[in-house]
Amino acid sequence: MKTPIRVAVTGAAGQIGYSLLFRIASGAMFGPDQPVILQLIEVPVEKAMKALEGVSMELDDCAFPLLKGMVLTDSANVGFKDANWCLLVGAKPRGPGMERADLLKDNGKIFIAQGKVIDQVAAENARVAVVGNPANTNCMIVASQAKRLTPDRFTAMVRLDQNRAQTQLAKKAGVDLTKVKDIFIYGNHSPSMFPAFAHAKIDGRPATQVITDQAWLQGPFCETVGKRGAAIIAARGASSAASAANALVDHVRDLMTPGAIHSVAVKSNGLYGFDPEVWAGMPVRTTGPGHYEVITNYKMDDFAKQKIAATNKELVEERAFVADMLKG
Ligand code: NAX
Repeated sequence: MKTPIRVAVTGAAGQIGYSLLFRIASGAMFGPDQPVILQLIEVPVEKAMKALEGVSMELDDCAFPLLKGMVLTDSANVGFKDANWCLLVGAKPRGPGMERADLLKDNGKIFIAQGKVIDQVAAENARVAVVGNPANTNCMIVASQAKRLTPDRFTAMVRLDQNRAQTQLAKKAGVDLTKVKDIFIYGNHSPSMFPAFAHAKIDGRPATQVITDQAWLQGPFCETVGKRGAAIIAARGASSAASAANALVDHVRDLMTPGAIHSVAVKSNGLYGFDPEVWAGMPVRTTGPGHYEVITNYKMDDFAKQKIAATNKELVEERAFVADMLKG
């Protein structure tokens, strides 16, 4: 029997948590022979902790053979202790009339505190994946607090956007979605993101040869992917949850699977023209469990360069909003 992986999850009693935890415990994230211990972190509010207790009761009731233990806590020190993976799902939602800058600052405080604790108490091989919005900038903030863990350990999720883009291309081309490959997301997890359709392949051919409607690719396709989150809210009356949880399963599983090629928001280090200090979506190849390299050989045409410049500008602005916090 393998040693259990300790998986810390913040926002564990939230919508995404409710779809996520059962998938992790079933083996979907780390494989069918990898036991897990779930370390579930919520805010110190009675309602949230009570809801978390209910979720843990349901997890018990699933009798998952791989689930070897659960920790329920409102303390980051307890929750992140010895964690091999820290999944940062919890975040403060944007309230009515709240400015983007306020949201960034409020979440900044949370992620600065969590970053400090993770660096101190998580496992030596700890990896961090950020889902809570604004995910890229929150990830940058958490990483800014690390003295022990290197920046490559911190990733933010753009996989939901990749999965959305893959399905949209398949529908337009009238093919099964497994025929669509190499569609990667560049930049911010926000409507400014860029799904780089020119590099995608459909049934082994360039997507632009299969879908010759360039206006659709540059317009409705990019917009549909970028604004899909808002469309789900309009239709469902609540934000994406099961699909976000599923994307996080894909994100982590592919980061643990050597050879996997997928979109991840990582410290850009200036690649693809991004500001070196921002976390931007880009294609990566997993080189070993938890290790990856950015795939750097994609050439960008003028349209792609303009889209990347726009999403980079937004990331730089977000960084400027929280710059004071990073210094501390
Ligand atoms: P919910 O509001 O249902 O749940 C969030 C949970 O986090 C709540 O239970 C809350 O008590 C908890 N929480 C807040 N601050 C916390 C803290 N400091 N420590 C521990 N727990 C904390 O939101 P949900 O729908 O689950 O979404 C969670 C986050 O994911 C949001 O920020 C959301 O915007 C973001 N999303 C990110 C996506 C992505 O692709 N990167 C897509 C889906 C989603 O919109």
